[in-house]
Amino acid sequence: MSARTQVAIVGAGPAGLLLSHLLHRDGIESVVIENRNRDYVEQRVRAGVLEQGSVDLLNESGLGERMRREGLVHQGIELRFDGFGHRIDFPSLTGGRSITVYGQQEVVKDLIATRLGAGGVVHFGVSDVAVHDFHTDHPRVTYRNGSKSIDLACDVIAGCDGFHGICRQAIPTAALSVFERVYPFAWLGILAQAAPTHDELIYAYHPRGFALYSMRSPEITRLYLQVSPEEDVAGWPDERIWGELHRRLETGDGWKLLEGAVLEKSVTGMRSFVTEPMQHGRLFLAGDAAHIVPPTGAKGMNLAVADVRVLSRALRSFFKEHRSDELDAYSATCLKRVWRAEHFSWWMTTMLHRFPTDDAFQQRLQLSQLRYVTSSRAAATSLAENYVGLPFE
Ligand code: RFL
Ligand code: PHB
Repeated sequence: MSARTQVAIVGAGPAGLLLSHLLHRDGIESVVIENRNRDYVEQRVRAGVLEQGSVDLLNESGLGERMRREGLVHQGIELRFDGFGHRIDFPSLTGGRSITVYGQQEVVKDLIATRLGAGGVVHFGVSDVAVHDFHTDHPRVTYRNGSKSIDLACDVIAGCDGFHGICRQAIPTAALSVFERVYPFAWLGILAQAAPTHDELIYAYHPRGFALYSMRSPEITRLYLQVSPEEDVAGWPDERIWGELHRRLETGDGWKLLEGAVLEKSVTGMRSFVTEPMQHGRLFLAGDAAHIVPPTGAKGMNLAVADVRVLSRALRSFFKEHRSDELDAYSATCLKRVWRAEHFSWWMTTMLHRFPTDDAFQQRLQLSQLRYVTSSRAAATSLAENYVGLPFE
């Protein structure tokens, strides 16, 4: 069966769905193709932190109603090391900016409801997705939807299919440069039915390894532990996880972590990855399809939002004003922000984790850096302005 649209979007994560929404607001048609089912996409637990600029974009484009009600606005984070907590205050360091804690799957649910409510086309559960002819002006995407084989003609393909997707892999390897770091540890993450007992996120540097205290709502805590990359969740019964979290997060100030039923448990590897350029002919990569950051800087979902902001504007000028200069500059425009986030995420990761190869010298350097960041206004400002997100260009 043949079909046609202006922009074929592969992947219904935050990047693909938001792109489809922004294009719709500009009167540009798109079809979103997703190989998982709707339920899976809506339940997938991932990122939790939205930069101020991401929040502003969601609000300005009419997606902020539930986020404004249920999102938790945070004015700072705490860095914990050497037995003490040190707060970084965002508004006073960044001219009033803050972050919002609102789960990625909530953003995705809001996006899906809004797209489908506006008559948008999102095909879930498709298979055999392939992209073709994107070096010409007549690209196509083929896929199977139930018993139907679809051949979707379009003007542009947006590859929003995440790190393991097919779009980046369809570009000839000789046309891409890849930059990569794989870290010698992973994060074991849990979602717990427990009321947060601290108002803000806690990033803890500890001799036993990094730990992160986060949350999703007044009833749900989100917690992470640095573990070895080969770790199997089967080796982490709940008691072991709680024991380790108590040790790494609690200091001598009497604060106690509240335990609760573990609702979800998973291990995520840590990597930095950038592909350049983020485009090839009429195929444009956005979000995790083009770059990955370790989660320590809370940047992944925010970069996906920033990419599609640039791409939607470039597509508006392409379709409405018949200009291709912004599309041609897409990769170069995005990569500036991408590399800033790559550096920040790498820096937070190396400052806060125990590396198996670290000696006492390296650990003294980490502690010195943590003391500096929490005692110098200049250093704290640098962390804060990156964490809340630098303004869009
Ligand atoms: P996604 O969300 O991976 O979506 C890609 C979609 O494409 C689909 N797909 C395909 N569809 C059709 N055909 C194919 N062949 C396909 N192959 C794949 C997939 O099913 C999926 O639905 O990428 P996107 O949209 O670029 O969004 C990126 C974010 O998901 C990611 O960067 C963040 O989750 C990263 N991240 C965090 N980011 C933040 O900004 N703040 C955080 O606090 C934060 N914490 C995290 C994180 C990621 C984590 N994990 C699990 C990787 C914490 C963790 C633990
Ligand atoms: C989360 O709440 O999932 C979260 C928060 C901050 C991070 C990473 C993940 O840096």
